[in-house]
Amino acid sequence: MLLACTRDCYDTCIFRPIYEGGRLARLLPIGDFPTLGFTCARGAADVKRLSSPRRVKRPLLRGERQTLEVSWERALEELSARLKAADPSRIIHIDYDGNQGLLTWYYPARLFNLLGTASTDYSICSAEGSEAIKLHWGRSYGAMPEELSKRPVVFWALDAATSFIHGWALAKRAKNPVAAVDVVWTKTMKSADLPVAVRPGTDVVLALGISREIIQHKSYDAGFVERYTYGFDRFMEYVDKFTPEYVEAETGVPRTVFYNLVDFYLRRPITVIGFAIGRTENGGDAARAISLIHALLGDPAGFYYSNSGAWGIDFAYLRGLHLAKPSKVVPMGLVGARISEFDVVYVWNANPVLTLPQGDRIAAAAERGDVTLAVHTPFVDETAEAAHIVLPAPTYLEKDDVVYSYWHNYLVYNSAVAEPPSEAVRETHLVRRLAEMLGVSSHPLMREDPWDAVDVAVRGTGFTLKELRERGVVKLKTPDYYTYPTATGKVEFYSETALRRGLPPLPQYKPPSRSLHVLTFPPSPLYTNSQFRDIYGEPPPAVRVNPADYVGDCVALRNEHGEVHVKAVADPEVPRGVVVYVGIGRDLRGIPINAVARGEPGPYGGTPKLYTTYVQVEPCRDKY
Ligand SMILES: Nc1nc2c(c(=O)[nH]1)N[C@H]1C(S)=C(S)[C@@H](COP(=O)(O)OP(=O)(O)OC[C@H]3O[C@@H](n4cnc5c(=O)[nH]c(N)nc54)[C@H](O)[C@@H]3O)O[C@H]1N2
Ligand SMILES: Nc1nc2c(c(=O)[nH]1)N[C@H]1C(S)=C(S)[C@@H](COP(=O)(O)OP(=O)(O)OC[C@H]3O[C@@H](n4cnc5c(=O)[nH]c(N)nc54)[C@H](O)[C@@H]3O)O[C@H]1N2
Ligand code: SF4
Ligand SMILES: [Mo]
Repeated sequence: MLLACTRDCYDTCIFRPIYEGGRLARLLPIGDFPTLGFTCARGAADVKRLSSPRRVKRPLLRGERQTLEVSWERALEELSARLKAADPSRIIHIDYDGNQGLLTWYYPARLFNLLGTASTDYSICSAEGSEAIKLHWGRSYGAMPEELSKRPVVFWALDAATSFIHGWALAKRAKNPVAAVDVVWTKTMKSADLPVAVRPGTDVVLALGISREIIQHKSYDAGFVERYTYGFDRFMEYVDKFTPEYVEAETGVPRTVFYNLVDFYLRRPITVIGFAIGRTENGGDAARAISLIHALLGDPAGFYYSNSGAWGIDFAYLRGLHLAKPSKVVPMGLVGARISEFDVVYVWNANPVLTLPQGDRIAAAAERGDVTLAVHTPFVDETAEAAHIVLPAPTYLEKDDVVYSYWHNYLVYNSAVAEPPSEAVRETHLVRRLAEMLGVSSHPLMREDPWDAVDVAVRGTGFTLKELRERGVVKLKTPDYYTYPTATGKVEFYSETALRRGLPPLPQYKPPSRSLHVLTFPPSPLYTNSQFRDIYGEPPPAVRVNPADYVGDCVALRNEHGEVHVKAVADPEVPRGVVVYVGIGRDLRGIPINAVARGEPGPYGGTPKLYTTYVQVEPCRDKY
């Protein structure tokens, strides 16, 4: 039997569970592709986390003075009373990818959609880039994993050596050249053959500049352009202003490095476009422009962003969107700022108090009693600490589920390999029980058994749930790279699809501010987002700055959202004007770092521009 790690992670490692004395002892990474016999510090810690002191074992109700353990009956009575009392449009559910299982993450949204509550737009991570790329290609999926070991690779806005360890290993082991484009000297940048350091938010200029060179030197694939694309002439005219001089002036990339990157592209590399690009200023536009380089090269499988859309899994069906819709949709980056629009917040599979911009305002509203906050989670995180109602969930090792990857094409049936705490209840059971209490259990969305819903949702993969159960792991077929569901049915250099939606047909560039500092967030090897701090401790409340920007060993980062106080370390690997915070944690006073994060949604998929958070940096006034 095999099982897949359900973390929000490119790699989706596949393991063989190893038992000792009848109990799960460890998870052995399979030696085969795509897990290659190794895993990360988090994957190795999941077994230990089964008995983490942070586990939620029983339902908890937080009263005026103390938090009490209560029965499920009592906790659900309280929750259903709060849900009944609120207008549905004043209830919001916040769920994200703490666990990528189809039953754990997706199915529970059914209950809220049929009630007509508000929803987030699920934009925190990759929506901006996906929607941006779709404007030109009609889809956003790209290269299959094997390609990373066959061709040179560009890791663009991604510290792959830290956050995509198997993609990185494939590229490095193949000994093909590797390029990286980043604003910080990350581990990936330091070991790349061609590191390209750009100013934050200027990638779109770099990418359009590359296209201009490819066109000028007639190095594009005229046959592909002729047969499969639309609007090439207008694109050619448009990119003409992105000269090497302009690229250098805007991006800070020296001319010689720029030409080396152009040459690198002429070797037909795979570009792994980091999800991070969508969280930057002009980030959707950068994703558009980078993807179009591969249209010029006649290489429709040449870029990779997210392959979630390639497998034919019907996520909307699981969420019940064929029969019901949320009454309102709020961009994830604005939920904190707009918390006064809600009376009840129901969370599962996410830790919004810590991970969302202004998530601290969700906790503050709960503290004031302005909202009822309920959370279903295996672990006490910041959201559970702030919640009135905390409900215990099993971890991924304690329940059956179906797990897909947004990178590789293996679909895995996970069987439970450990016993959950006796009172932990899985997400699907909980919402169905709640539906009974709310009197909506006869609705077709709730009547359908969750596993039957999964069976329908995976039909598009070519497999049934039964086959999946029997085989454990199945390899999904490579998607079609030559069909483009755009307005013209072609790859649109000039996007008619965008025009129809009132969006710009060509990638846009608005110069980012150079007078403020940019706070950005490279990944930590110890955590997956906010998870695993129970094992590895809190990320240090500290930032790194360029020695020229150093104003003292403690700094206040301030903007219109608020202020956080952190230790500061001078580091020449951080460029001037950039402030680097690693991990997702809190400041010296315990305030979430995201209290100052930029929540402003991007124009295409609504992802907040959190990796280009403008701040003023001043010495701390208080002593810590
Ligand atoms: N170890 C580890 N692995 C993880 C995660 C984790 O927390 N830890 N998180 C998982 C999740 S949810 C995701 S979405 C992915 C994260 O993966 P991605 O979001 O794809 O990228 P990261 O590796 O976090 O690196 C983002 C890089 O972008 C750089 N950057 C910031 N602004 C700019 C810019 O304007 N231009 C360019 N070119 N670069 C910029 C940062 O310096 C950083 O090095 O990784 C997943 N894997
Ligand atoms: N400052 C800053 N903020 C960021 C980022 C950053 O790099 N810097 N990255 C952003 C990105 S890319 C992302 S994707 C988001 C991630 O944001 P989240 O999805 O909120 O983050 P996680 O820490 O992965 O999610 C965690 C919660 O899921 C719960 N969970 C885990 N497994 C299960 C389960 O089986 N069932 C249930 N019910 N709950 C479970 C755990 O309790 C955990 O606290 O954060 C974003 N926020
Ligand atoms: S967190 Fe990522 S790298 Fe680590 S075990 Fe899970 S899928 Fe693999
Ligand atoms: Mo993410």
